[in-house]
Amino acid sequence: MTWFANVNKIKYEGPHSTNPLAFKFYNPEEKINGQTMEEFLRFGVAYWHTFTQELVDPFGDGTAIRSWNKFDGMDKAKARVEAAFELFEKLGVKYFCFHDVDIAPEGATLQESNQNLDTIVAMIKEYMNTSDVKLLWNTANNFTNPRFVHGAASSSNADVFAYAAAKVKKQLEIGKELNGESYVFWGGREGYETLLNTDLGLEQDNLARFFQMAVDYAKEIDFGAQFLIEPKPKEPTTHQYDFDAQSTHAFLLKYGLQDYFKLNIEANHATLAGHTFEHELRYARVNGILGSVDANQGDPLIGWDTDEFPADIYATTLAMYEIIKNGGLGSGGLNFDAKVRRGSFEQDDLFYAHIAGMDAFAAGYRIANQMVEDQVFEKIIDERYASYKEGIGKDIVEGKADFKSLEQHALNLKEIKNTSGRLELIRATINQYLLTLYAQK
Ligand code: XLS
Ligand code: CA
Ligand code: CA
Repeated sequence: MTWFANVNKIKYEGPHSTNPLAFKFYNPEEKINGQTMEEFLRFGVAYWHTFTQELVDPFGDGTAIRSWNKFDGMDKAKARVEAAFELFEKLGVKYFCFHDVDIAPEGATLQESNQNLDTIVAMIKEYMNTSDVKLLWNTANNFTNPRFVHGAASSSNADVFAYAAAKVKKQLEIGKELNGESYVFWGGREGYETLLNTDLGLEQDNLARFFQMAVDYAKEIDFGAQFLIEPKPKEPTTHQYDFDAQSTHAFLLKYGLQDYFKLNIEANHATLAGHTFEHELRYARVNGILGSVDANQGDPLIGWDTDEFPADIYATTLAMYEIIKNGGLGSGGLNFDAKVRRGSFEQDDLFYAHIAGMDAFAAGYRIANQMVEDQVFEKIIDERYASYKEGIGKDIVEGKADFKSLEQHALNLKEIKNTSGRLELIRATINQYLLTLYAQK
């Protein structure tokens, strides 16, 4: 049975190809800095957007035409596994990510849900055994079902806390079974709508307790995946606790969890938080907690999480700069947490979308790599902070200065000479790199 009859294996045809079903910039085997693009970029497909999303919006029903929708229940779940592995293979994507509810329907009881999961996980495992596709990360969906109306680990109801724990426990076991390289916690409804009925202190303490229990259980079953928290400032709750990279980092430090978690940075969540994608990546990188990336983009004109396929090469270039400087993503990857637009409802659009995303990141990688080689930003930043390399600046950095020595220095200053930040020149330089991709030395 083939699910994507119109599509053959996608190949690299180079930047001048006019074949819509070919890569223009992503050449999986091409080596950059000793690693193939495939090894470095570690692309992943998000099961939920690609195989379960029906393309609904708040005002409209689903538009997606999907050949597996002729089935229901477990039959549909099985058809989706077949379709998924066909898509992975045809795209040449080596990783995928899922929530529990994406792969198997929830049953009437937790026992039944777990049985459904066991059946599908066994099937996925077989497909994984006969392909070179690996699990980038899995996670528990502790936000869609009405039981999670007040949150999961931060719910006001202890039974819900327990239910959420049981679901994560199961996912940790599945992660181990499928050799997951990372494991994600996105706090879907871990936050609050109003303080008028919320015990914020208890909720945050409980969230930390929950994370600690997850760490303990992973140790107990010897599941070595990298744990990742995925920050998002709002949506669905008004105030999400894992607001952004910096506040999540503070949370980890406060509760002594910093050695067990890194961050999964999503582009659209960064912009929702009022940051740029590269800000979140940079913060995580310089603090040693950049673990993985949800590769998508938002719509600057819309204030919510539109999860579009990434196509903005400016953004992917700056993102890839951070990832190169991070030495790659370790056990993380570039997961396309992205859905085709509601108007792009044909099944082949799933291929066009992934090709667009993979090419956007591959192009960004090529450009950013050239910029790192030429030390473009490094030179600018080195020069800009040169005053910390000698004299009083060196004393400050080396901890040899205090307010008295600084006052002495200030009193003796004849003038303070600042230099230009040269932002316009820098932007023009970036444009040169973007536009001369093929003309590089
Ligand atoms: C939702 C999140 C979610 C996580 C995984 O906004 O992006 O999909 O990535 O639960
Ligand atoms: Ca995400
Ligand atoms: Ca999102």
